[in-house]
Amino acid sequence: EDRFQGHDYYMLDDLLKDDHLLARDAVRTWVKQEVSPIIEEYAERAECPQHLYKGLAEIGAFGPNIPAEYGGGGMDEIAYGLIMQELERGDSGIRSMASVQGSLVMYPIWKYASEEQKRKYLPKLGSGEFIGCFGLTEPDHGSNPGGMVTNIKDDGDAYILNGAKMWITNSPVADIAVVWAKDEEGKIRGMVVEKDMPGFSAPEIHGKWSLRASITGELVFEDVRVPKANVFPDIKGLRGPLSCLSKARFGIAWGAIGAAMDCYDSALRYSLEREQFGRPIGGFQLTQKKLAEMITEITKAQLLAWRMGTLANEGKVTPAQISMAKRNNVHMALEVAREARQIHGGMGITNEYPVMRHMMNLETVLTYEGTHDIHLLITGHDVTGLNAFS
Ligand code: TGC
Ligand code: FAD
Repeated sequence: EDRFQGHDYYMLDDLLKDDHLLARDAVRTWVKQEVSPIIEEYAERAECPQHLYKGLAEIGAFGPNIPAEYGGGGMDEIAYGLIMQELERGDSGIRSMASVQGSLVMYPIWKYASEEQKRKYLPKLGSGEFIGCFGLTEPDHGSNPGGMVTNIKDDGDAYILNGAKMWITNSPVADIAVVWAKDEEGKIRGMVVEKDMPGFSAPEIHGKWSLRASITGELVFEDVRVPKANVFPDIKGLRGPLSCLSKARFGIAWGAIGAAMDCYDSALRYSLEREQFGRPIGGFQLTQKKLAEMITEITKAQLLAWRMGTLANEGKVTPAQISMAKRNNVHMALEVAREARQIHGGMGITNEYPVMRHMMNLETVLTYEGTHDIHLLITGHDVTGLNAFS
């Protein structure tokens, strides 16, 4: 059975260049060979398939839009988006592994670190020799990262870092962490913390019913001495971490389409095979309503993502436009997953089909990288000029 069919109702492929199609199809093939056969088992065991990090590096999933001389793929934003779409067609947790490494670890180092630090870390991150994580969220500061209490104090040639981060993708297996903390003036600074630095630990968070194949943990800093060379020299304030989030949210807006397509694909096939009352359930109007609305919403999301990608390539996309696409496309995918689950009847709750796993994953995707409601408020702020956050 070939689950990995593309769905392209509006012939979007005509808008893509050859290298986009090549990149997408290579990742599609890799996901089919390496992810699909194992993902249900890993998700069931709540285990991260760590052997996939190397493969993700080989297919160019780490920093596809970062220049090749710094360990990235040297491709454009649409290629990056399509790669995330194909990964999330496999599993949101696999896409997470790549989003964090590329957009939340390689991107800030490429954008904000010294040349020496770039040369030190980026090639190893691009090749998967090093795994990275991104520490912004704290136990008491999620939607409002500006309230963070993790802090650094000047101590000669180093800073002393104290505090804790929560819900950090990849943290228990990471070699380095990009960490955001307040300096003595209360300004948010970014830095690279290495796993062997004394006083640093990254315990795993257990008990997730979502993103079960992705590893999540805390970051705990007890008087960690971080050399000043590891601190990003010029970027201060929330703009630093938020600029990384814009890159990752862009990828998630594309990724969610992949999860939705996989659910739709499964539901469409099932509706043609499954018979009740002597005919395929796909012949009932209520099933057709579900399928028709799914493909309509997927198509709208594809057009939104494509236009966002074009604007990003032209350097014109705004953070608020990215928020709109992240919010719309993730919500769309979750609704598609719920409808697809119904079409599968009782079978829909099992791991014979990918639908329930996608649905559970998408509950996290709706919340991380800015919750559904935070992105709505970002749009509200953008169109009114009035800030409703606080
Ligand atoms: P506000 O006053 O609006 O902004 C502060 C400064 O930041 C600038 N800015 C941005 N810059 C670049 N990109 C963006 N998206 C930006 N958004 C804002 C802004 O211009 C300003 O710059 P400056 O120079 O004037 O200082 O800040 P605020 O405190 O009012 O907060 C705004 C709010 C609520 C939207 C923001 O805090 C927010 O987005 N909250 C959500 C937090 C969030 O998304 N956390 C995600 C954590 S990482 C994660 O979930 C990884 S999951 C990884 C995976 O597995 O895939
Ligand atoms: P809260 O901020 O407490 O929000 C709770 C509810 O209140 C939400 O519905 C929210 O929308 C609502 N709310 C909050 N403020 C307002 C407001 N002003 N107006 C209206 N409603 C509001 N973070 C990282 O830094 N790095 C990572 O790698 C990372 N990976 C993650 C992986 C997983 C599996 C998960 C679940 C989370 C991850 N996160 C990560 C954290 C994620 O970004 C946060 O969970 C998210 O930003 C929300 O924060 P919170 O959970 O503290 O919820």
